[in-house]
Amino acid sequence: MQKKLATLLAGILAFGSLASVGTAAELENNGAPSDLFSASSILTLTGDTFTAPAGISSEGLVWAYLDSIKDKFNLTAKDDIRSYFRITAQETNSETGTTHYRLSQTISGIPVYGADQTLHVDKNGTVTALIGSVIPDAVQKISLNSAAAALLSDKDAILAAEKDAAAVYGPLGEAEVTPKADLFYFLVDGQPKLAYKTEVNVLEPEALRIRYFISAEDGSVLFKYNILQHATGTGTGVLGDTKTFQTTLSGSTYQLYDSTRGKGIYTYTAKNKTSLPGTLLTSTNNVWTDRAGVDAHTYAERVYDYYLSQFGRNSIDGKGLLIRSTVHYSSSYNNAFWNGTQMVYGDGDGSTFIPLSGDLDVVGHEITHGVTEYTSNLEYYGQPGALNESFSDIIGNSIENDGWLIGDDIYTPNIAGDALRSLANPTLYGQPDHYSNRYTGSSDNGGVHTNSGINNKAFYLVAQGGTFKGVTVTGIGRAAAVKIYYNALVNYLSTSSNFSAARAAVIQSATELYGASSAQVTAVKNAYTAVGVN
Ligand code: L5Q
Ligand code: ZN
Ligand code: CA
Repeated sequence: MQKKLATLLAGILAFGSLASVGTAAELENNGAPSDLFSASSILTLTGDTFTAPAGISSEGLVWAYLDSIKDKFNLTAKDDIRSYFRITAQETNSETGTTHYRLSQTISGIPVYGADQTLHVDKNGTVTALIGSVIPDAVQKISLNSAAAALLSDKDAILAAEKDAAAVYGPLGEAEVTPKADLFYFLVDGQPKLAYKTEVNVLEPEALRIRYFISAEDGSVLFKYNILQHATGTGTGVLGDTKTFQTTLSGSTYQLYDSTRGKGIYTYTAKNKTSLPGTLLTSTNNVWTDRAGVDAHTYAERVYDYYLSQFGRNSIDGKGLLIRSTVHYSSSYNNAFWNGTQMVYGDGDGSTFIPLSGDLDVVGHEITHGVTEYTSNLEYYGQPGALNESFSDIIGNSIENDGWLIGDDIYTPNIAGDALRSLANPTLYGQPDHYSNRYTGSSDNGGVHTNSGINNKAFYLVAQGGTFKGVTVTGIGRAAAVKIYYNALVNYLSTSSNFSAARAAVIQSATELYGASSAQVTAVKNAYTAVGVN
């Protein structure tokens, strides 16, 4: 049946019905057709006034007008204009008295997708304009006479769309909007195919809102496209600052989802519970008041941009890996972490910490744990664990690029000037700054947050320079230093690397980037010697 219809249509179209429609002065062909509406013509009839015969109803006027311009659709006296159009809406402006109608072109009562028009009747009952798209009369006429029957049910169409999306993106989570499927004639290469329009709208495995046109004859995907829209959100951060960031409009709801970076940056709330990832944050007006969410999202974007611009790295895995963060984890939770798949931030108890996503260096620290896992994969225990922590501090601190402290913006809100750690002077916060003073117990995974001070101090000396324990280091600047350390992290270190291996790795990295006899290599050697690592 499909084949027969197609053959018939091709034959009629060869006579050039499009051109005949286009010859009417006010009716012009769409010269640059979109893919979707490739065979429809843009119809604009203005100044061609038509006044109601006396005593006619308002809808009657619409039909009488369309009947009077039948020739523009190449219809003849015997064709009933009401078989070709449907009035879908009407509204009268109480100030101007103009009634605005919405019409849809139909084939056997089934609307043609995109073939919609508006028709306007002024307060005097005069038709002032007809504006919209129509498909070629011949296509319409033939289709009317040999309309295909839908072989597929709407439920089958929904299943076909879900199956297609799952094949591309993986198993789909629960639908955000109860799926429905509406029957249309959808133009494929200018020919109307009976199709269901439906939508896959889920948040898992990622935010998707895909419009599908599913063939009502065989269930195949005729056309599909993403209908999520980019937007710029405005919000208040943890410290009360106003900032902008990328969000996504899905239907009438904005999501804290940035689709412009890699495979996306998504920010969720755990609502002070502990199940992850929790709920994607949303807003009705794109003005965001969840301060922890605003900062987790904005700073994840900043960290993504830093890695891409400074190191040419596309996200955590170098291949655009989706970046997911969850804020309001647990209750009064005084920490933040990378759990192997996402970032998680507590709100703090309000005296030790305020929400931990409120500090760019902390967000950079957590995301760098992800980078480490995908590269050197430094074991999170003992010396490799301390190096893992240190590289997170070094890169997180360098992204913020404002002094040498870690966590200063979110730590102890009632005590000014302190921080979680200092790269310049680790001993201020209970960390060793020399290998001889390393912690050798088993607490904190063998002192990962303690012994990181040794490598942090070495980085500080490389970047800033200074004389430490009698060894003078000429600083090479933070930009060169962080470039060397990043290259060491992703290309030279491995799972069980200890401090001695780190010295070798950073020297080799500096040698690769600046040459064996460079000032940069000398700085690295002197810095590790100063902190007792040889
Ligand atoms: C730590 C990450 C950050 N957490 N966790 C002790 O336990 C200890 C320190 C940390 F978000 F606070 F920075 O650094
Ligand atoms: Zn850490
Ligand atoms: Ca900071």
